[in-house]
Amino acid sequence: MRNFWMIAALCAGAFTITACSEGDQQQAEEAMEDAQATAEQAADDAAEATEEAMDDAGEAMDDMDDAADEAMAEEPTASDNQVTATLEEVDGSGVTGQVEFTAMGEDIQVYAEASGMSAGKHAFHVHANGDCGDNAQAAGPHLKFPTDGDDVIHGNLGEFNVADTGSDNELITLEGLSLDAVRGKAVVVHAKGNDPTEPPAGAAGGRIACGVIN
Ligand SMILES: [Cu+2]
Repeated sequence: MRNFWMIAALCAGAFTITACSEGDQQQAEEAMEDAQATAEQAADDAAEATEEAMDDAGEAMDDMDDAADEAMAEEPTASDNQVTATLEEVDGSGVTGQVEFTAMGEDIQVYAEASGMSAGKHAFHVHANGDCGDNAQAAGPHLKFPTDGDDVIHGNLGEFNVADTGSDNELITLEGLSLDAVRGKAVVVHAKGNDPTEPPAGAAGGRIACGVIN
């Protein structure tokens, strides 16, 4: 009898283990399926996100192209760091030339060239008004640079020192000046050199060439 119960117990145990293990297997399978489904969903989401990111990047590239096109459309002038004056003859003088003002740090470097001048010295200055009308009289008096004292020739750019060729060029540095000090004014070339004893105008005689600085 004792053996019978032992066998019965063993059988019951075996049955339970089998049943349980079948249940476990089913659960494990379900868990695997769930995990697989989750992984697939995650992969789909990732692919979608990547596609969206690619689209966004494409749009950003298009925007950059548009911006570049717009930048190209604007005149690529020398602009922010340079202004120039084209010198034209005054009253049939035959004197022409060009003056370039280039910002160099805290200073302005001035390169000036002119031709058609008589031999000797010809002072040139920045004058107060950007107007060469009325035989350059409209350019008005000399511009007083912020750095000019009362006892110097105002707006002075120096002198062309002309030999037989009638031409000369000069390179001058205006210390402590920005382009805003000269932009919209005029350069006037004179018949004579500066007289340093006659500040602030310099008594350089008539006006033989003029150009607006811009
Ligand atoms: Cu002058």
